Amino acid sequence: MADRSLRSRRNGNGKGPERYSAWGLLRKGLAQENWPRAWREVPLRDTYDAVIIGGGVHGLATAYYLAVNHGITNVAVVDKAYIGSGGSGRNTAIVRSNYLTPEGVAFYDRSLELYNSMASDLNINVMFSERGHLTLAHNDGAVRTMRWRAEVNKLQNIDSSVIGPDEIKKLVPSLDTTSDARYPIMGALYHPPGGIIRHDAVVWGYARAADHYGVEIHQKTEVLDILVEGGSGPDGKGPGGKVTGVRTSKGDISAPIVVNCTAGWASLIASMAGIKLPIHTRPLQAAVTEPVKVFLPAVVVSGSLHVYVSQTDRGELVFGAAVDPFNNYNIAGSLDFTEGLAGHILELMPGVSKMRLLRQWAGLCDMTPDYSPVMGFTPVEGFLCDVGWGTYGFKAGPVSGETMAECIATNQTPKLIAPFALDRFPEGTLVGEKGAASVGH
Ligand code: PYC
Repeated sequence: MADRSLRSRRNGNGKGPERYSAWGLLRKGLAQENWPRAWREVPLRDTYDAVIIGGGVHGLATAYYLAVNHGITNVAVVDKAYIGSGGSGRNTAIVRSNYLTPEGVAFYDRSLELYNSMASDLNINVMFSERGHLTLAHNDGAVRTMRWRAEVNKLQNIDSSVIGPDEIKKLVPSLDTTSDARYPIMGALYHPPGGIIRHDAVVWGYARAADHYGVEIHQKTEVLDILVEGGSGPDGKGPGGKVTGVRTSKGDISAPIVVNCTAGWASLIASMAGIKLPIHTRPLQAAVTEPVKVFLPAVVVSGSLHVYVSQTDRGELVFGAAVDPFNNYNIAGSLDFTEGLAGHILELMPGVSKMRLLRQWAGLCDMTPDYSPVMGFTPVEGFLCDVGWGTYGFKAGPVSGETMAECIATNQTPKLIAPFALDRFPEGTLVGEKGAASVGH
């Protein structure tokens, strides 16, 4: 197995490890002199062992684990924009494993484990902050769902329990836990291992590490078509066919393995191989305030009020909400969202009324009927999918990379992702994870 630690990063001029004292690092940072590139820019070749479409956490993690766990390095990651330009750079950076189904809990818990060791595995400060995650319940139905989740979680040794308003107030004093609140807080699912992490650093960490082992990252390289032969569709694509490569904006590439790790365009890419996915795409909006002194010690979620909030180490409040209730590819924020967000957050935390929003944005979420992803092999040989993440994609990045890499390297479906196969839809074996969504959708 390859050196996982990356402690001895290749020098920019390829002459071996480069080490700096604290002062040396500062001087170099300020002068920006001879700063080695974090990943290379090399010409696209016309053949690889695998092409991964999508340079987000999922695609980059898949490439990294292919290299480090399986020694497969003749791999290109292609992205039509820049790495992390999609959901990986647009999410609210929350990680947790308090899901509703046993399949989901096991899967996301492995991801949390990988997030926990990421700083040392990738030798990058990902600013992981295990600060606890509270999902508030404002009615009897929500309390019941929290109890259900807590019991499923405990069966898999996940630290997760239902707590009452007094304990909630002790954990997060800024929440209005009085019975006078418009939507009184009746309890919460408390998950101490949940937290936040710096999403850009996760992208850069996987990119740098994958590059270190020889993977090529090709930005601004758009996939225009998937090359398939022998399929049963009218165009020779679809079930029964075999992937032979991809057509990109920079030329054709031949490859026996092509992996769809996209979000927003997952169904478009799959249709290029003749595969229809049960996905519709909706924007998820988010916003950030000006920074203030740190006062919010945990991630707080209210499904009924359609809002979640955490505070960055720099002091900004980061908010998210439900996905917009219509299919759309617009990634600008809307006034409607801001208004709803402000109203609901003030019902929970009246004390933040004077804070100003600095910025809002949106990301694209590929929603499946059961809120679980589509992972693994497809009816087209050599064409694999890691898509359909809805609002859970960032949390799942590391474990998706690890399991997709295993799938490719061993030609077997790992146990952790077997429940997420595409054929669960015709077979009716759905993995209903809607009840674990941060907010009602
Ligand atoms: O499921 O925790 C979650 C989440 C937060 C933001 C989007 N999804």
